[in-house]
Amino acid sequence: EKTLESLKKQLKTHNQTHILTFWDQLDATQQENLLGQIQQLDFKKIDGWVANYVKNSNPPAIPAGFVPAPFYPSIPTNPAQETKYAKARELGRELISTGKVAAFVVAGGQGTRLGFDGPKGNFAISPVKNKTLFQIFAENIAAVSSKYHASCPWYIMTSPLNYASTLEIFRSNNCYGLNKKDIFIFQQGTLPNFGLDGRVLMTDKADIACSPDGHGGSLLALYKSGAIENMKKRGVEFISYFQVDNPLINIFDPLFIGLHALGGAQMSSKALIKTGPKEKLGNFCLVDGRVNVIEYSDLPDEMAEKKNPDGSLVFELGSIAIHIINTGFVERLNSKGFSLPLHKAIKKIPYIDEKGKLIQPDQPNGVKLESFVFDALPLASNSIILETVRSEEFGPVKNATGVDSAETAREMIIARAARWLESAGVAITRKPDGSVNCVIEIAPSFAVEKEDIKSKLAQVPQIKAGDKIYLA
Ligand code: UD2
Repeated sequence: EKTLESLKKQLKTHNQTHILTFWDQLDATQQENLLGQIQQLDFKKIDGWVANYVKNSNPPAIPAGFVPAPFYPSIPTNPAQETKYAKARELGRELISTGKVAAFVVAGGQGTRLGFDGPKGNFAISPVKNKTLFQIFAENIAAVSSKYHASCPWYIMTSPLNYASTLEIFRSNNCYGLNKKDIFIFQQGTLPNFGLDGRVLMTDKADIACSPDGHGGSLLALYKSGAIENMKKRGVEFISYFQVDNPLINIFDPLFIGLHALGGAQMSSKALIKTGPKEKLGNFCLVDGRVNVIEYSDLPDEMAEKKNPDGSLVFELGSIAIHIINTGFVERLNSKGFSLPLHKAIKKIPYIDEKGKLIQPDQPNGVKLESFVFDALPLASNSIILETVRSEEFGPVKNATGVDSAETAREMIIARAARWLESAGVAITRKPDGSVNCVIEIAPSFAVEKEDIKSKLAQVPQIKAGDKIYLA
């Protein structure tokens, strides 16, 4: 009773008394559950969020005095750089083979755009064997482990919405042949959803509407879940961060890992040269000597369109959500307390009204808040950026059709396989427009990098138009 009274008071101070509207209609378990949910809310922060994000409709301020961030080009441009890349590759290989690098996929998103039921990692994508994203990543990790004689661990972030179903997918697939002790599946946190008036929305009489706290929540969840502790025990120092929607990811890239380590960096990024000023990627900038990402929607048009004398864009580097993050960096952030800015999205969020009736809004009625992992970049004292090549490493599956869809990703998987084979001297038949006219899938066990093909050439059959080829 005492707790309830003091809670009521607290809710009143923060203008959230409606949370307890139906308290008397709840049974004891529901009451206890709702109490728990309220106790999880950080009211001091909530007042700030309501003021700054929910009620305030100004776009987030962009930092003053930003300039394009320097980066390492995908191909070295001078002999000194060539030497450095070779040294970095060697160091990267050593770090992988001594077990100092872990794979980390963020898979807590809701994946609503794809219209696929269940965790996105279970979406089938490979062109011949129809392997799912999770299976492709698992096979990649297995192949790297065997190539480097190491047991590379894999950390998987889910959300409360897909944790149980993700566990079940891994269980029913026998962890895709990986050793259970090398897999660590955990959940990210959530944040409450708000009505446009600043009041927390309720999904029913006993539950507060919540959603995952964004991929930036990974930096908290890695720590809270014990993943960082587990990494430290294993001797992992570098976390290779990637998104669940990219089947082309090169999870263990010796060059990227090596340049990061040589640069004494704490959090680094891979970048792409954007296809145009408005491509929907964050922009890498430098503010007071630190790397920042400015969202495409926040970069003013005149900045986005600004060109160099050679015609290239001044802000040409796009963020593709591939990072190396040091375990020590995550630990330091958490042990001294840190917060990332929040970003708001105005959405249609089902809720109950003051009479307890469930409303399915047909217009956006509420605000979801998320933090973004790249907002931690300015907290790192050192950070490097490596340019990568789109066709080699970025084929996100975001939409059901059209751009960034399963279809475009499959085409990219085939095109990359064809290029890798051609670079080793295999003849590939092509249509007059240059596209490949057969279907090829290279399993990670066959090659995780282009260079792996050379030693396997004897296993490659002659390829004819219309063939379906699977190399494993
Ligand atoms: C993200 C980046 C964009 C670009 C693009 C590359 C942002 C705001 N934008 O766009 O700049 O790099 O990716 O593909 O980040 N996730 C969680 N928990 C959450 C939310 C997301 O784990 O609470 C995961 C999600 O499962 C996915 C990834 O984060 O693996 C990206 O999520 P998204 O699809 O919302 O990102 P998107 O396409 O808006």
